Parts: sequence; C-alpha cells; structure tokens
Amino acid sequence: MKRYPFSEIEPKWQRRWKELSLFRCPTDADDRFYCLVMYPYPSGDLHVGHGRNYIIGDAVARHAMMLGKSVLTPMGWDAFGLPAENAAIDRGIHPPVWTDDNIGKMKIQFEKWGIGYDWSREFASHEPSFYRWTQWIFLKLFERGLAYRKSAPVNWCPSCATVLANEQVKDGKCERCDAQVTTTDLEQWFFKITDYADRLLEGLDDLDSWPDRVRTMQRNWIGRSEGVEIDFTIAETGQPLPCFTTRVDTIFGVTYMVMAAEHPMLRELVAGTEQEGTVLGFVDRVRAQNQFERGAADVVKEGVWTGRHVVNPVNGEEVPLWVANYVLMEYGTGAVMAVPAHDQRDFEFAREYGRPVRVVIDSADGSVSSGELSGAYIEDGVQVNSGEFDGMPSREAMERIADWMELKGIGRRTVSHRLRDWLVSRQRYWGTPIPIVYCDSCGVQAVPEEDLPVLLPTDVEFSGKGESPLTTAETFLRATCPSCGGEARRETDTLDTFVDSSWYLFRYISPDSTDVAFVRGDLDRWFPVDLYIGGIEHACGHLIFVRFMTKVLHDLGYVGFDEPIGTLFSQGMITLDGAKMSKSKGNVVPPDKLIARYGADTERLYTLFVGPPDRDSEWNDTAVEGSFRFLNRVWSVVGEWPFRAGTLAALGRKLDGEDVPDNVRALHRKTHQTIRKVTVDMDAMHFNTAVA
Ligand code: ANZ
Ligand code: ZN
Repeated sequence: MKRYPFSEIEPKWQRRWKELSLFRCPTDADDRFYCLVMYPYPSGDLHVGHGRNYIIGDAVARHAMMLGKSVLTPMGWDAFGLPAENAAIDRGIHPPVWTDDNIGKMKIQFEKWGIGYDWSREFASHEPSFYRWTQWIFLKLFERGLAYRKSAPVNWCPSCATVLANEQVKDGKCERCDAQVTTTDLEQWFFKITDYADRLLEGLDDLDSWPDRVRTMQRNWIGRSEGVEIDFTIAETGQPLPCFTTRVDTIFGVTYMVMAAEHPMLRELVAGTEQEGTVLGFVDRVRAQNQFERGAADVVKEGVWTGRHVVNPVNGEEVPLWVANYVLMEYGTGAVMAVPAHDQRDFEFAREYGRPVRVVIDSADGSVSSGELSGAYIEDGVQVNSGEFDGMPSREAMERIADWMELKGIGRRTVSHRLRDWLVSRQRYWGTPIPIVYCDSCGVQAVPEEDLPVLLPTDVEFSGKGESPLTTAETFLRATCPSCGGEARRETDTLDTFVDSSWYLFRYISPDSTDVAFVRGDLDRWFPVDLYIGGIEHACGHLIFVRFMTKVLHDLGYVGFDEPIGTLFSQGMITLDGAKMSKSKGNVVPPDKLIARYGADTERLYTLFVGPPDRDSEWNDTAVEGSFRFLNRVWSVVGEWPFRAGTLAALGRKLDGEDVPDNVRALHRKTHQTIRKVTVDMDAMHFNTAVA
C-alpha cells in the first residue's frame, strides 16, 4: 500500500491557497454565505479540543465554496481580558506584547491545520482601530440613556485591596493570596439590557434554526414572570412596602414578610430601635455571602426580625417583617410576602424561626388542610381560609384576587424578569477604556466622538494590588472637560470584553473603514450570519449580548436587521478521560505531534468522525490511527488502481449502453449513492456519518 505523503502534500497546498488568496471574499459578492466561528481569546496554545470548532467551520465553508457560493470566513481575536493582565503582573510582560505574541502562534496553528480564512479582514479587539468603535458604541448607548451608572457590589479582596472578577474568586477566596473575599459597593457602568427583555424573549420564537436547548436556556435566563405587585404598609410608620408575587392566590396565607439585606428602607426602619445592632450585624454577614449561593434554592435560610410589622392589605392583619438572606434585592421589589404553607423556601424558614404555617390552598381531597405538612404544598387546589374566595379553584382565584386588588387599588398586575442589567465596567487595565470624563462642575461628561479613541496608556504599573493599574497613569488621568474646558478626571474603568464581542461580527464586513464602525448597506446584505459556530457556554452571555446590541443598533438606525444570527450551531466538547479537555486540568492533546506524525488531514478527518458534532466526544489516540489508515487507503485506491483512467471516464458518462462492465456499473451506482448521502449529511451537519 502506498503511504499518503502528507508532509509534501499539505504544505504544498497550503502555500497554493495562500498564493491564490483562495479564501478572500469580496464584500460585494453575490450568492453570499457568511460562515462564522466565535473569535477566540488568544491564549497562545490551541489543543485538539479547540480544533473542533475551527475544523467544523472549515468543512462547512469549503463545502459551500464547492457549491459555488461566495463564502465569507473571517477570523479575529478577542484580545482583551484577564490572562494578559496576569501575565503582566506575574512575569512583567506588557499585555499587548503577550497578546500579539500569542496571536502569532495561533495563526501558525491555523495554517498548519489547513483552515481557510480571509485574513484580509483580520482584526483584534485591542487595536485602537477597533476599540475606537467599541467606544463609539458606548457613547451611542450613553446618549440614549442605555448606559448608566449606579452603585453595585463587587468582589473585594481585603488583603490585595483590589476588586476581583468572579473567575478570580476560588471557593470564596482570592486566587492570588487566598484571603477571604468580601463584597463592597462601587459606582459601576451598566447597559440597560432589561429594556429589551421582552423583545429578546419574543425574538427567540423566530430563531428556529437555533438549537432548542439554547433557546430554552435564554428563555430561562431572561426569566419572565407574570405576577402582582401588592402594597403592604409598615404598621408602625405607614410607609408603603410593595412586594412582588407570582402567587397572589396565597395572599391570605401570609404569616410574615421578608426583605433583602440590601433593601434601601432597612437602615431607616431599624435606626434607633432595639433591633438595630442585631439587624446591621446580620446585614454585614449576609453581604459577605456570595450572590450565587444566596440565590440557590438550597441556601441555608437565615434571618432576623427587624422589630417592625407590615399590614396585609386584604385583611388588615399585622405580620412581622424580617430580613433574610434568601431574598435578593435584584429581583421583584426586594421584599417578599412569605407563605410557608405554599412556598418551600418560606416553609423551611418558618420551621427554623417558628412562624405559623397557614394553609390557604387545599387539595381536592382536603388532605392538605387536615393533615400535618412535611413540606410546602405548591400545587393548584381550592381556596380555603381566604375570605370571600373560599371554595374557588386557585387558578381562577389568582385572576379574581388580582382583579379585586386592582379595583381596590391595593395591587396591580406586573411582569418581573430575572434578567439583570448588564454590568459592563471592570476595574482592570486590559480592556477598552470607557470614553467618559468627570468634571467637578459639569459632572459625568462623554468624550466627544472626534476625540476617539481614548487610548490605553503604557506608563502603568502592574502590581495586582490596590486600584486598577490605570489609576497609576498620571498622563491618562488628566483630561479636559468637553463642556467647560476645565480640568477633569478620566474614567479609569474599562469595558467588559463581552462588549467587544457583542458587535465584532459586524466589523468583519467593513474591517478597514475609518470613518464609521461599519457600512450599513454592506451589513444589510451579509446579515444575518448564515452559520455561527461556538460553544454552548456562550448560550446566555455572548449570545444574548450580541442580540441585544443588534437590536439597539437597529433601533438607532445603524443596521436594518434586528437579529444577527440565522443558524446557530453549538458543538459538543472534546473530552479526555471523561473530562473537558483543558490546560488547567492537564488533559490536553496538542496538535503538533499529531500533525507531524499523521498530517493535519488525519486530525481533521478524525475530529469530524469522532462523534455527532453537537455532542461531547471522547478523544482516542488509537482511533486517530484508524483515520490515518483510511487516508492511506484512499490514497492508494485513487493513485494505483489499474483501470483508474477508464473508470473515471465511465463515471462521467451516462450508463445506458449494454457494454458497461458490471463492476463499473456498480461503482457508478455507489458513487451517486455516496454523493447523495454525503450531501444530505453535510447539510444536516452530520459530519461523522458523512465521513463514514
Ligand atoms: C408569595 C408566594 C407564595 C410566592 C407561594 C411563591 C409561592 P418566580 O416564579 O421565579 O418569578 N420572590 C419575589 N421576589 C423575590 C426576591 N427578591 N428574592 C427572592 N424571592 C422573591 O418567583 C416569584 C416568587 O419568588 C414570588 O412569589 C416570591 O414568592 C418570590 F406559595 O410570593 B412568591
Ligand atoms: Zn466641566
């Protein structure tokens, strides 16, 4: 058998593709196909698990090219972020140096993999020619009131005296110094994504070329709840304390009320009272607790009495007001009417703190009200202990009680979303500077568009301690107020890298434009992206942000479409020994040795063959050899088969004569069956069966 001479063939063709600019795609092309793989963070080392994304993208792109389409396959770099800054702190390498070095390495890797990109459109998010437009987008949102400042909690390491990103907190401790992490409040920048919650939700209905599980994840993430906001009042002071409930049918079962530790009324309510010390001590403890833990259903429920009571507006009953860790300020109104009989969290809390459990929804057989509850009864049922609503099915009572409350003006139907506004500021150096200055006389001022980009300074110190490195750049800090011309101080926060990636896919269409971020007419022809390939971990972050940004830019008239992605494909992970392949777990297979030994086509073929591409698949070095043997067999069949010339000619003819040998006829049939099967499989992205 003749050995497939990959070490000659692969470099030869890779050179040829380059010479021909084979993957260059003109912006004004017809019969367009935009095939996009999520742009990578330039970490420098790619393993065969990463390879899956790019290899799938390449297979689709080449297939579309062979079908005659003008295929746009660009590549760029999500270049800002924490690792580069850590390299600066740990090894004294300046972030752009580290980043550019890694980009160079990864480009070589892509070339060795034989992956075709239109490199004429390449950019990286840390280049001023790109981030100037990220800043411009920020200004557009700021002008529309969609970018705003408010105080919000951040992770704080008391020993490094620095703000930590969530990924720098390991088991509640600082990843650098191991000190216990606490929470502190800072003025931060937010994008008002909640204004778009309902449109983001409705838009999902039409994204029928997205995987169902991604759509479901986004729906849950946005988390729309219809309910009623009810006006409770503080018994002692008469102040209103509204609460949001999805179960207004349980209003007669309220036996206490709970508010969040962050509730703005809390301090005033306890000021000067006997309970003040206890409550404030509790608040401090809760605030040191991690937000994620507090939101979890299984959090150990803790609370203290505020010393106050609230009046239930439906029956005038006074019940005690508590503060507890399981109520989040970010949801609803930050106050909850507690119904231990019908809500499991309230049930557990009531058990612990001795609050009464009053059943107001009974099961059809009456067993809920007659027996001892071992947990909350959360099903539908019939109203009991509910005044004039007794005997009514609870579903119906939900509507009738809401009507009645609206009529009496003690409550109103509303909608709450789980989705929070997008916190976009980071107390970091390596990100897009936020184009804002602060003036003592004029306050918060936008940097004028013509002064963009606000450049990242280089005279900064990286210590990993204290404030952001940007605060050490004297020349950067000093600015002029665009309004009064006086002295101003520059914003030192930078933008979350998800802001960069929320619009980067637009830039590929107009990568060289210097007077606009992108050219609307060209975008309108190329969008939505025909196929977007990336990991499922982006389902609720990036893929919501990019939809939000598109809708904003659409509303501002900068693009004509309001959904950016046509078909979405979420590839499964490559695992080794059952775990996701990753450097931190030490279970990576680097492609270099593999390619040196078997060639890139072997790795590519194996990667497509390893399993259904939307599922996780276990890497197996021995099976890679099988792909290599297969390629060798193809090579010998094509190169050495004795009646090759005649057969190939016969394949191109119509076989209607009697004189066609049976084996040629059989081969002809098999060929066409294969073409059909492979075509169908490729269209369905079933690469593994196409290879088979
Ligand atoms: C009373 C009640 C009785 C509730 C009952 C549930 C069952 P979803 O469906 O997720 O929207 N809630 C409201 N605001 C809260 C906050 N800031 N922190 C924690 N919990 C909060 O959940 C809505 C329910 O979550 C609301 O309905 C409220 O508890 C609670 F048998 O009100 B319910
Ligand atoms: Zn000023």
